[in-house]
Amino acid sequence: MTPQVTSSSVTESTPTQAKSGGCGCDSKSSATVEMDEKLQERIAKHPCYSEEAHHHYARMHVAVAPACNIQCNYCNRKYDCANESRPGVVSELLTPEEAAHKALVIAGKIPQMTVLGIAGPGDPLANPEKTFRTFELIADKASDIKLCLSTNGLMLTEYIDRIKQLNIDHVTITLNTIDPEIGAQIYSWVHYKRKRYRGIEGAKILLEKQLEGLQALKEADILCKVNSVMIPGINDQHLVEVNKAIREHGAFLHNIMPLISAPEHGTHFGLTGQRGPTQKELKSVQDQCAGNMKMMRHCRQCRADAIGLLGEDRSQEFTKENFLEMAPEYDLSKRQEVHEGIEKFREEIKAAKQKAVETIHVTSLQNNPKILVAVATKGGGLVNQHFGHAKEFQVYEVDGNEVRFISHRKIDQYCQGGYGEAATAENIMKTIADCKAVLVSKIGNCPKEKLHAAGIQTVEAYDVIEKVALEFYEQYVKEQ
Ligand code: CLF
Ligand code: SF4
Repeated sequence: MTPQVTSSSVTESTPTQAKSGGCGCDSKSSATVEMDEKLQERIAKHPCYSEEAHHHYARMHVAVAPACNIQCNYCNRKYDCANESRPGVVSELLTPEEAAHKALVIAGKIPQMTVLGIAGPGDPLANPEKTFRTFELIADKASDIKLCLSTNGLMLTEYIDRIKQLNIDHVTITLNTIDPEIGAQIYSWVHYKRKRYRGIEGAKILLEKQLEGLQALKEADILCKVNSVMIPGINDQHLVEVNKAIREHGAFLHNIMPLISAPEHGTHFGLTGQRGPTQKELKSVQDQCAGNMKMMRHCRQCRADAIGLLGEDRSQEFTKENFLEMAPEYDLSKRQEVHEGIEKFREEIKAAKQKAVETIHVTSLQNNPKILVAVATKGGGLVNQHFGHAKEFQVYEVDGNEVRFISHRKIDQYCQGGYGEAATAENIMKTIADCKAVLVSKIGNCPKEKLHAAGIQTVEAYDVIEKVALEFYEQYVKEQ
């Protein structure tokens, strides 16, 4: 069923003037436009490669790759917590056959799942037989599922032909530095061709192989995203240089992610007290790189067995005990029908966004302040979630002409069944203290008053995010 866009409870604004879209299409050659369209098509249903797609389409990871050939100082694959979203965390390892069965079960139960990724818990290319066998089994039975691979890059050049042959169109390399001296502070050892290398020697091998791998992906016309973990005091000042190097080597997208580090994770960085970056530090580096290439800002640093839309994780519904009892329900025509519905809905959302941008009047088009708003959403590109049910807010920057997604912020759910709301409210307010408003489908009087007292306005609406955000902005500017 196609979801319906309903009207907002925010006062309708008067259509006044159309803003210039700043489209540079006219200056493009038809070849460039055609290439853009082809690229668009390749990423249109990939929730990580397309920010817009992540509102609508889901991914699943299968944990078939336990071993790793390097040791990153931020990784400990032994730690597992059902609530932890962090690369390398996994509850159960699967065989390729179990993984293929699981993929076919999920493809029926969650038809908006379009991408199957192998991202651990170790390195997929340190477990090549299990990884490629899994991809083969899935490609054979479910041709419409995109295959995706995330690797440290050490063995990429060795397996590039196999990757191409299997039609794996999206590969991620985690590349944190191009300087071996910095690398020696991030990697304890690198195991390459039956030998273990430490310090600068190990880092040098890894970094060379990563850039060669990136180049090989480009030559094979495989889309490559680079993930970089931002580690304050180690590589934070260096990431702009990394961004330049990966751009030159043909990366499609750059995802700078914050280091997750806590003593209880048992990682080297956790135990030595290495901190992760603040939201502000992260945004500042992302902004410095943004002029040069496309940046990913909606990453959720997924578990190696994550399932669902990026902001949700349904892996606990599909434990091994559960999914092995379920029959595969993969049905291509049913899936296509669902995808057609989603695409129709995306068109409606796009038209509603366009209309909002063209009609909402902002008093001054020059020097409008940039403000942040926090949005509660269950997906679909809509403000459609109760304040009390949200486990994260999506944060948008609004300047009257543009509504730009900049990050998500995890929070503890406000509704705790009558206990602990005061503590969660306080934490939520700290998390979104820099936002001028929170946009939600509903909110109770108690949290509303607390937010207002903290200078954060509340907007109740059920509508397209951009429209609600622009309407709020219009009112905000008038009141200044
Ligand atoms: Fe998985 Fe990674 Fe493929 Fe996406 S995740 S293998 S590209 S399908 Fe996505 Fe998760 Fe971030 Fe990775 S949100 S951690 S970027
Ligand atoms: Fe862990 Fe991945 Fe680093 Fe291996 S490459 S140590 S699995 S983070």
